[in-house]
Amino acid sequence: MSFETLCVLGLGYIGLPTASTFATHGIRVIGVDVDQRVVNVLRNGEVHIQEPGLRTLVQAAFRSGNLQVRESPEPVDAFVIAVPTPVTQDKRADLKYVVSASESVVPHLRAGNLVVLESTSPPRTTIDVVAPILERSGLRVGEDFQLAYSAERVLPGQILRELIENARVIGGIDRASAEACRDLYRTFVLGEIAITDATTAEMVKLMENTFRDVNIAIANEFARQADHIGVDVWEAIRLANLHPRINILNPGPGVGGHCVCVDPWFLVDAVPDQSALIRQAREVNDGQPGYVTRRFEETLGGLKGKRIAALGLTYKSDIDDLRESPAMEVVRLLIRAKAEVRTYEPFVLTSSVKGAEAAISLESALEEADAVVLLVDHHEFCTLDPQIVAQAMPGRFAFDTRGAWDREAWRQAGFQLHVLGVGERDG
Ligand code: SAJ
Repeated sequence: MSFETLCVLGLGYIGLPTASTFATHGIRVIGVDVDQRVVNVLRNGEVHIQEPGLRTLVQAAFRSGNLQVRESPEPVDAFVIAVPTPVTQDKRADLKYVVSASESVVPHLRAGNLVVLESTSPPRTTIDVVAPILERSGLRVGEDFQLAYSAERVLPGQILRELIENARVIGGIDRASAEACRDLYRTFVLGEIAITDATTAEMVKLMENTFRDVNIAIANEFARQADHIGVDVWEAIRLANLHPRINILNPGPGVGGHCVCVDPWFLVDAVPDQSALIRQAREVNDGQPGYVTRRFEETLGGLKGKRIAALGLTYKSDIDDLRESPAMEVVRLLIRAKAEVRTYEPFVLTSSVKGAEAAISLESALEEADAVVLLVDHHEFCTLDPQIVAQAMPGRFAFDTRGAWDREAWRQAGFQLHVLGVGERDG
């Protein structure tokens, strides 16, 4: 099946790169976002998301004449829904954007169209939520139009490469829908495209991020145990990973972002009685900022009144994304413990946490600090010269939550360095 025109609903982290990539591969794309600001920013040639290479890609898409941005959909050959699916306070999937995007397609749906859901969604969303809404058009799913689920799997920071190179799992509400969707993504996907049914494809996406969450949880639990046993967890993980079938991930201050710490809840919510391990892993990772803060307090000998330079606020290294960031949660907890915190986040200079001061340079963050804490392993923090840090701050206490700093070098520079997961050994 071939497609000439496409409508991508939702121009966020996934929708914008997807729309632009389709456009640079010869498909006429209407990118739709209900947020007027997003539409305006894009029309002015700007990009509202920081992702390596994205601005260049979006500009190339506009230059090709194949990308247009609108506030509502129009009749096209295929629709791709790439809107957010947040989690509610009580850890349930909030499908309001999927519902409203599907509803906005209804007046424009024509016989022969393909509709694709890309948003990470609870199992059965395509069949139980999207299909009935689209059928309000009077057209029958599988007979008059096709419907499929096709999740992205791209890693923020490497989105443009992974969009093209990663394998895709596409699930149709029937075989013809899956094949039509595969033909659409073949426009630019070089990786394998595997075909299955829609509900399996939805579950696959959730399983991937849940697997990662559970594996990070075990790394965090090993770190806590190592602190108590008196072992260096980083060394222990490196040694365990020499085993050909072991690949333990890295402990840290917790799990953030909009995927790994959200998606497992969709499975827990779908089958609460059969999700004990997944729920527990979520709780371990959500408890990690608290654990890290307590460790910091114990090793520093109290937090009250201490001036602390907190390095990094984003949810992981070398990106500008602050969503659900465990680093921000640690800063909140430090403030609650009455520490005086200056944060320095080179990727989002002006942002901070209520009650903390946002420093615009490393030097100003360190200026009066009693202690420095590494919260995000940005490249520029991992390669910091501790001698220079020592000159910039009066205190000599450092806490590394990422296992990133060269312990010998920091100690030689006069620091008392504590590392998450490195327990002190008595004899
Ligand atoms: N983290 C650790 N230790 C690790 C790895 C990660 O503490 O060893 C933390 C990070 O610091 C971060 C969080 O986990 O706070 C999540 O980061 P991530 O790099 O694991 O994942 P995301 O959220 O940036 O992207 C994930 C990816 N999923 C998997 O790797 C299974 C990506 O491929 C998905 O496309 C993306 O979620 C998504 O959109 O679903």
